Amino acid sequence: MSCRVVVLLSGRGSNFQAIAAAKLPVEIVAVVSNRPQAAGLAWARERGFATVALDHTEYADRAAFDARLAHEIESHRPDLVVLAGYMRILSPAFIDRFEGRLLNIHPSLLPMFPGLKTHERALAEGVKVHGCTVHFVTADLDHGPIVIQAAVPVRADDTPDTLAARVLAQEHRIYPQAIRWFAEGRLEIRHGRVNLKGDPTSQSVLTTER
Ligand code: NHR
Ligand code: GAR
Repeated sequence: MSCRVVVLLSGRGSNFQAIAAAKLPVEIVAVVSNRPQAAGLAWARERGFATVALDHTEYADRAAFDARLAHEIESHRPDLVVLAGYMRILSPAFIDRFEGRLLNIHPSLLPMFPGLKTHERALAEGVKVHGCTVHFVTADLDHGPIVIQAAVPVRADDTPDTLAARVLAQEHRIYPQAIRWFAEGRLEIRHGRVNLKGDPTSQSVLTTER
């Protein structure tokens, strides 16, 4: 009985590609985008994944779009829903339906730099360490329980693009890892924190570029 995964994306889809390439014990049962022209959706379609395009601009408001989105996702009976560069804030009703089986990858070391333009903001603050975070999604934007993080150095000559590329390489490592742990039943949320079963010292949940 493998873990059924629905992927949500809005753009390029490189995280989805990394997940698809990782040979995880999961079945990607659908790839859904709020942007019909997303490159990630075309890539998925070409490779034979079931794809769904729901254009959010055609809905009256966020609640109406999210209700349709939730209905579509439920029809694929997922065990896990994965946000992979999904760029729309999800309404509380949506979160209620999927909480505990909804993961996101965010391009910063949360709780630093929630929201958008994280690499620009990291450079503007002069931080020397930056990175990415996989977390369970809650109604509190970018503040859900943290599963795994990866850190990278910030270099003096970095631009938002060079820094983003260094972080992205780590995203492609830690997102498949987090999904593997979920599929293996190793993630347990207690008091708003993630416990990785079988790793009492949390050795594997902070990783650094080497
Ligand atoms: N929804 C909830 N309820 N909670 C979270 O933690 C979520 C979420 C939806 C998406 C991803 C997140 C990120 O990793 C995510 C986490 C989009 C925005 C945003 O402001 C913010 C955070 C994230 C994703 N989106 C604009 C909006 O009005 C639209 C921006 C655009 O279309 O370019 O939805 O950073
Ligand atoms: C990734 O860096 C991801 O962390 C980020 O967008 C990029 C998507 O790339 N996500 C967010 O900023 C969520 N708001 P991809 O489409 O190539 O996976």
